[in-house]
Amino acid sequence: MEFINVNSAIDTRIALIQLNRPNELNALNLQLMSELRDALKELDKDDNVHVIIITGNEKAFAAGADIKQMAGKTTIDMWKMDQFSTWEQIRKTKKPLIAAVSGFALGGGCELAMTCDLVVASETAKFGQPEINIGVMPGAGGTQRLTKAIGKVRAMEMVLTGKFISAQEALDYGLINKVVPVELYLEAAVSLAKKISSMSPIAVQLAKEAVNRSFETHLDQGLILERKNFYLAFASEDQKEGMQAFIEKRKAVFKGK
Ligand code: DAK
Repeated sequence: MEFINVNSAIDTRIALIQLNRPNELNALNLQLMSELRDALKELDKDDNVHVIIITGNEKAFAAGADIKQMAGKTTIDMWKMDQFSTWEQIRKTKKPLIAAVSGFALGGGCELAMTCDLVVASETAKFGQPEINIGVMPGAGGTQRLTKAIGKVRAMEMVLTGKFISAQEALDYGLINKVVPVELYLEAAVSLAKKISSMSPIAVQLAKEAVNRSFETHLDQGLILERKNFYLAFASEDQKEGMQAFIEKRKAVFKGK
């Protein structure tokens, strides 16, 4: 597929999607979001891909939804655009998503990073939900995921005042996995992706689904899904190989079968 607002490349089981509207700080307009959804859908089906990294550029991961595109819209225009279904499809990606963030991750940009499963950031990264400054509020999970990740009072302050937090604060609050010097953020994301891509992709995807379920449901239902996915892993050749390799004291070779 040909994309304009995102670039996509695959290298040894790791796909890299780069948001590509640098002059607008990667503001997430409708076209970019549809392309991102389509790229993810394609990569999710590709057996050669085990892990997907989403990144921007040094100055911005994404500075939010495109304010210029939204400014004149009515409620009915917004409803007809049905952006939620695009975000929903992105959220349903089965393969692990790693956000490699440098610079601004604001509004929808912060929400996109939080939709990913792991977040690696450069020291220059800034996270925020500044929608309140433009008379609205987060609309793609910001009030929910941020609160679950960093707690009510911190989330409330960010959402009600539009305050940005630094990469170090985001790390201290448990919003992200790692902070590295700016020249290393992509490398650090790739290294995390490599580690995960060496595992059984079946077990990885089952585990991702189960961890995410803990955000979406009560403990009882989460445990039921975890149990089913645990049993399901025993239907894979990778489970036999992984356990046999342990017994034989050698490194497992996973085939995704
Ligand atoms: N939208 C459109 N253009 C943007 C933009 C944005 N969010 N952010 C930056 N730009 C554009 C600027 O207008 C400028 O364009 P020109 O003037 O050069 O044409 C260019 O990018 C460079 O920006 P600045 O000149 O402002 O750069 P600075 O370094 O001075 O400032 C900044 C950087 C990030 C502090 C500033 O650009 C800024 O405050 N940007 C807006 C941040 C923001 O408020 N973000 C939240 C947007 S609302 C939904 C899903 C998601 C959402 C809503 C609904 N559904 C599923 C329904 C999300 C909503 C949002 O994210």
